[in-house]
Amino acid sequence: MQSDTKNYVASVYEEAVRRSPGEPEFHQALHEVLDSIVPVLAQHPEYERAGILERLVEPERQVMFRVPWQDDSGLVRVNRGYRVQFNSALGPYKGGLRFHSSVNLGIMKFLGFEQIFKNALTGQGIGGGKGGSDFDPHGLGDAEVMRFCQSWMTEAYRHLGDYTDVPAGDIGVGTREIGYLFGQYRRIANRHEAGVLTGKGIGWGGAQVRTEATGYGAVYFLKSMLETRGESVEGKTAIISGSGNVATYAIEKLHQLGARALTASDSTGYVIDSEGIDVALLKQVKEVERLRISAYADRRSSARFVAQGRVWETPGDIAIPAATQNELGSDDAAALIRNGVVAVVEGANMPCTPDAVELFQESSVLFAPGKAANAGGVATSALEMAQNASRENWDFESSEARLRDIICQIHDAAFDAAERYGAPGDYVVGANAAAFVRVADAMLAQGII
Ligand code: NDP
Ligand code: 2IT
Repeated sequence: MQSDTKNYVASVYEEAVRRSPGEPEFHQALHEVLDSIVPVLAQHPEYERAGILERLVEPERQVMFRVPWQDDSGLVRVNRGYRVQFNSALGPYKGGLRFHSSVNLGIMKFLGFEQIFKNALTGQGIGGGKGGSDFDPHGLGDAEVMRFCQSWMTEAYRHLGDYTDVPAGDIGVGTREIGYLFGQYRRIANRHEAGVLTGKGIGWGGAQVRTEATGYGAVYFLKSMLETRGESVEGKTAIISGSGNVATYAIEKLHQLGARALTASDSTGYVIDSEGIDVALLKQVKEVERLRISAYADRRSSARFVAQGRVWETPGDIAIPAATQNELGSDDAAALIRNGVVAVVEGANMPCTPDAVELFQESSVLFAPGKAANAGGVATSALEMAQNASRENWDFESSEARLRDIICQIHDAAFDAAERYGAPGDYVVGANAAAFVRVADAMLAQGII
């Protein structure tokens, strides 16, 4: 029975790859999920009869459009905009916008596909989507970023809405960009529809803790995982990549819980700080002044900058890759294992390559996949939508308590599902299986659409 199911799942994968050539990140995300759910499908023949998999791997809608804008010198520039509306069985499409030069349709589809399962794990009634552009905001001024955001939204607004599709931030998109996007949506739609975007500023519809949520949530997930082995975060050293939203607030929470984060990075290299990363300085350099990470080491005597090196060669108990996909490969995993890493938590989406994940699991390193560990961001986005709908503003403490509860529930759901489907301790199988059942049951109940 399992071998029939395996063949069926392999055929769905091959057909999806055939229809979407040249999208390696999408294929990678598909492969990981499909591989993990073989035991679920073996127990649920009704999913196969209803074509759940065939429908799930095909986005409900994919929008691609031209985004023309003028830079400060008057030159006209053209980027490509995207919104992939992957699955709305559980709620309105929900997921971030990425502005980065590497963005293409395959990357949007990998992120949108992952988002379906991540959002299902939150249990908050949100579907999966993702969007963005190959726009590169590095080195541009506020006015250029504003004109770009306005142009992106001038086309995208017709596809969005608080009950239709609700974007938020991701790489290259923070509160500044959400502000410009929201302003343009409000102007075109002639509606103050606060819930059409999340990650808004406090004071104009934003929620407490949304800024911190992804990084904080990743560390709460780490805490839950360590507790299954009778260990705690306190006293641990941590190696982090990235220096953006996720990395910064993961470091902040690690420090609050008594651990010490030793590194941060960006696409130019990384810094090691023997005293532990100074979060206030990191925010000043990266968030406020928008400088490169080397500026951090220039201002701190306990830190040094390593240009283009491999951050994962730094010894530490915990690793949190929080920059981008496939940033941690098998050589990096081997170095971490050699140096005695006990837990790896994906702050970014799919930062570890499949062979790196395999190495961690073979070596009994606790491994948390992004769709479970970084779900705190989107979960707090859903709390922002709830506050917008009810015209309430919750305080920081109660919002953080909700985030903590949601992450604990996700941890436990993944842990339990891993046991149920014969892979105890495997959070990849657990997260994928628990999420898939929720989405598949909703699709089954709602007919062939
Ligand atoms: P930010 O734009 O705030 O920060 C991204 C960081 O990663 C920067 O330090 C950036 O460096 C670095 N980076 C980006 N691309 C590359 C690359 N190709 N190579 C090396 N470094 C790179 O993004 P976020 O912190 O929001 O996002 C980080 C990751 O977390 C992404 O994978 C995102 O999808 C994921 N995520 C984000 C959530 C959120 O709420 N924001 C929620 C869940 C997941 P540089 O400045 O040099 O480009
Ligand atoms: O990858 C992600 O989960 C995000 N970028 C956050 C999505 C959201 O809608 O808050």
